[in-house]
Amino acid sequence: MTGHTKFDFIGDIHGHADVLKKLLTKLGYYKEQGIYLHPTRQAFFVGDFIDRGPEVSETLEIVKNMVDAGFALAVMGNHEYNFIQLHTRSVDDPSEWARSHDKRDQAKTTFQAFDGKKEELEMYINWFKTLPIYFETDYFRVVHAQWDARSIEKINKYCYSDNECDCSGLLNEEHFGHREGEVHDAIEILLKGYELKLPDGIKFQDKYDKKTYREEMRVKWWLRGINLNHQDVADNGIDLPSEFGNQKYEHKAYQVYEVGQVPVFFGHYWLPPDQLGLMQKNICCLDFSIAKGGVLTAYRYNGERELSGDNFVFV
Ligand SMILES: [Mn+2]
Repeated sequence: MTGHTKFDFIGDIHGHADVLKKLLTKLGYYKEQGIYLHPTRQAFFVGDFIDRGPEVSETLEIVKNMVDAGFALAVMGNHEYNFIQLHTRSVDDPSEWARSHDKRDQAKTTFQAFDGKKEELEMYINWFKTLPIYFETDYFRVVHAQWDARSIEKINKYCYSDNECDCSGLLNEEHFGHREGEVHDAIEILLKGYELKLPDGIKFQDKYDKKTYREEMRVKWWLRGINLNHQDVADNGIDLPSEFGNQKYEHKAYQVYEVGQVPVFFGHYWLPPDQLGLMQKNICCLDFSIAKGGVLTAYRYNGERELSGDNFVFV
């Protein structure tokens, strides 16, 4: 597999199997013995297969079948990670779950999809655990939310390593049970993206869950430069009070993704459909909010060091 570069990176699906099938067809994949394949290319899913959408079970079937047959690769999304944690005991307090069951609501459509199908559900949870947290070759990198070299270094201490393949970032089973600590913090950055704590009294409504108010904001980690302020890096069009917004933003929590590094592909950031996913010539976001009336997006990659806006395919 090393050296092979013909990949179609596919963004967050969130249970929209019908759209996924249309996208795969548009990309030239076809079904053989029930599994989508392409004669010369592989798909690469950037995570978040479950939750929100209506066809979670069919989405998982398509994706897992492709991965099992070698026609696709995949990394873990925060929704798969959260789902594993909803079913894992906390390491610190075994009377609790690693993710509080108060937060089950986010996974509503996934629970519905597997209502009365306990064995199938367990099979998928075990499969989620085999998905790498990040993936890299000499040509490209993939992570669900944010590529941060320091966080990757941290989780490497807790990963299985297998020098036989390009794939890294497979977490040891025991590390799914953490609610805090080094592994947990690193996973938060890689799968959910760094979030900046807002000053006391400033909060905003969650984009998806209108009942939730957030006191931390996602940042545009793909921006570079020393003259950025908080408003510049505020993701999701959040309007910050000017006093805080105009303050200089200090890059401390993560490493900036530099010019000249290999292209990195990710999802997670709910871009509006009219925005181009090329954040930089080597940084490509593939999440265009399919779960909120947007589009499902792929990037057709052929090994180029500088990515091109012409290579996006939408459905
Ligand atoms: Mn996500």
